[in-house]
Amino acid sequence: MQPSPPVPASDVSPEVVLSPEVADALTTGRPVVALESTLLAHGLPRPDNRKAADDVEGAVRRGGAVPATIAVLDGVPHVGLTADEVDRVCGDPDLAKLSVRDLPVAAALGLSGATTVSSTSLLAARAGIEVFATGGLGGVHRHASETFDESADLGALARTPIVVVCAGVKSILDVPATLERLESLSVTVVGYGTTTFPGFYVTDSGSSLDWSVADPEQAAAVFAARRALTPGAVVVANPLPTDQQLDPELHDRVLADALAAAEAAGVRGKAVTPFVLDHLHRASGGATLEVNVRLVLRNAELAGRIAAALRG
Ligand code: PSU
Ligand code: MN
Repeated sequence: MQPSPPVPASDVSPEVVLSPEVADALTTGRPVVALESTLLAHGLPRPDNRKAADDVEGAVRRGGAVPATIAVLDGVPHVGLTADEVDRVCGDPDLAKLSVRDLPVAAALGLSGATTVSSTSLLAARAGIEVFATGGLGGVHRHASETFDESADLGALARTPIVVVCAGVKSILDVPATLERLESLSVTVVGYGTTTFPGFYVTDSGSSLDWSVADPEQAAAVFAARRALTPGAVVVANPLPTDQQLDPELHDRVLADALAAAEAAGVRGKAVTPFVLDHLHRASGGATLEVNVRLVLRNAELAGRIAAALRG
């Protein structure tokens, strides 16, 4: 029997589509910041997510860089989206959530989906983008010693050369365990202006860091040094100022509720994060949503400044 001919690479791995503005910025060496779409499609409720998408891009521009929101549309990774494409990402309740392992399936079957920290980092780095802004990283879930639920974000960051600006990891996680895993995986982590590791909605997660950088130039210098040494990410953890955080008491209360609800509903796997975030947004009367958007905007602007420093 004749073996079937190999499938041409272009059939299973279509070209990445760059928006004209992103393509131009990358060829002319201007700073670009990648943005993820899972946060829009699955982390923020419709229709608020649509305005947040524009605001986050605006924050990157304020920081001095060109925004590149990333998603997979009909099997093709898009780096930089048109307004219609952002409408699609924010409006489709059935959009898939794609981490790195899902990208080949989406490509081969022509599927659409939002990209997580792991897949956004990979696609961004391959396109030549050096900086990525998000809200909170995925990581080690509570009770992971029984469920083995650890986000693919961590392994991807160990392999992918990119600066990721975030407000720590999602507070629904086991934060100390996530920091331990980041250490095992040799992911560089620095606080921005602090050695207190942020707790996403709250300023202080209760864990601390060994290192901090004082300004975008130092963050850029750490990344340049890392890139010269070995591939992998530099996480810049950017806390909310205390006067902008979610009331820590409210945080602890609604979080305990949300985790109990997820447990009771038997939610597992990649559905956990969207379920818990949605529960938090409703249980807090929208307070977590407001804080979530605020911290993403701050990260986007700082990422723009770091991207500009890397090009300066
Ligand atoms: N943090 C948020 N909102 C989100 C996410 C993180 O505040 O929606 C998303 C990111 O895309 C992250 C993903 O990569 O959740 C991690 O999901 P999981 O735990 O299933 O790996
Ligand atoms: Mn998971």
